[in-house]
Amino acid sequence: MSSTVSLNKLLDELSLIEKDAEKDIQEALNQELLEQLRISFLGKKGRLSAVLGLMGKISDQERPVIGQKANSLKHYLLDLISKRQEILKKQALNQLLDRETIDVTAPAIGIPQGHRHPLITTTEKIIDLFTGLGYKVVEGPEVENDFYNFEALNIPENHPARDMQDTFYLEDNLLLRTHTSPVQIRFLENNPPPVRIISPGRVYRRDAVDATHSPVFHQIEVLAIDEGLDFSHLRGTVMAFLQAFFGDLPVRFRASYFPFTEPSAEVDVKWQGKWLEVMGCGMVDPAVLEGMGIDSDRCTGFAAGLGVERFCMVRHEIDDIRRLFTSDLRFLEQF
Ligand code: 2NL
Repeated sequence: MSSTVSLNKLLDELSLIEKDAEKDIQEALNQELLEQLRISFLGKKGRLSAVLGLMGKISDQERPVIGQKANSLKHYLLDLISKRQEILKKQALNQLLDRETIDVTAPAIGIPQGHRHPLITTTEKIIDLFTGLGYKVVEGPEVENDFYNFEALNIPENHPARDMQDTFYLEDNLLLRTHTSPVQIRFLENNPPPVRIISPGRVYRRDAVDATHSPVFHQIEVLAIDEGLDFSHLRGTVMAFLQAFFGDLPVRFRASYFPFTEPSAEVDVKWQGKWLEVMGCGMVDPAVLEGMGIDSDRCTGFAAGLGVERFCMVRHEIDDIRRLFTSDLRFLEQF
């Protein structure tokens, strides 16, 4: 085999490899690029292996010179690579730490929370005030019959409230209650006086929808029956309640008429310069008491009824009752 490769040419190639590798390794920007450099200089098909592959083509005396040089170059480059690797590792770690820094002062993302509807909170507030006065809460069916909704309350056959125009009638003499009084009538069937109850609930009337009317709304009725109750007790209870709810506003009682109370009154509060009607009330008509088997010579009663929507709208300065029923979150989130 003839020696076609000269020693100097291989030595030149080794120092070229050294120079190129030093420069490339120093400039390697990350660990992947550094690994590529290791493969291209020191790998099986790399530049150093190419030199070693030519060792067979030089003389026996020259071969150890190249062998030693190549070997020490290999260790030198491995050392350079591992030093560069340490630097790149530290850089990568520092970049990661920078990226993953947690800003403990950043605002929390926040979990959206639901809350009670303003009609519910208003109802609860009213209930709290009356339970504080010793009243019990009673509830009953929304589907009623003629007797509990009208007859027992002394509402005559020809009264406009009984009209198809005013009441939602169902089949079989049933109807949607137009007030929560039937709940109190049912309670009186099973509970003799003394009675102090309030009945909150949904009621239905065939009203056209506008800013102040809805065919379904919420009522709270108050009923007290005992020996010796008179109008002063009614007035004192209503005043105490209105003062607790609205604060010190002017209140006036206006004579009025309901089939189930005598005398009857409507109650106004003065709010932002205007008299607003907020509830109706009266002494329970003796005919209603007698109808329930209560001796009206021994016991008297007073009653009152109010619309929760009206109280809610005054309290929160809401201009349109429909806002309370349309579930617009932009509206509801204010409360
Ligand atoms: C109103 C007026 C009122 C009553 C409701 C009542 C109940 C029984 C007996 C007698 Cl069991 N009366 N309730 C009395 C007067 C007025 O409501 O304007 N409601 C929104």
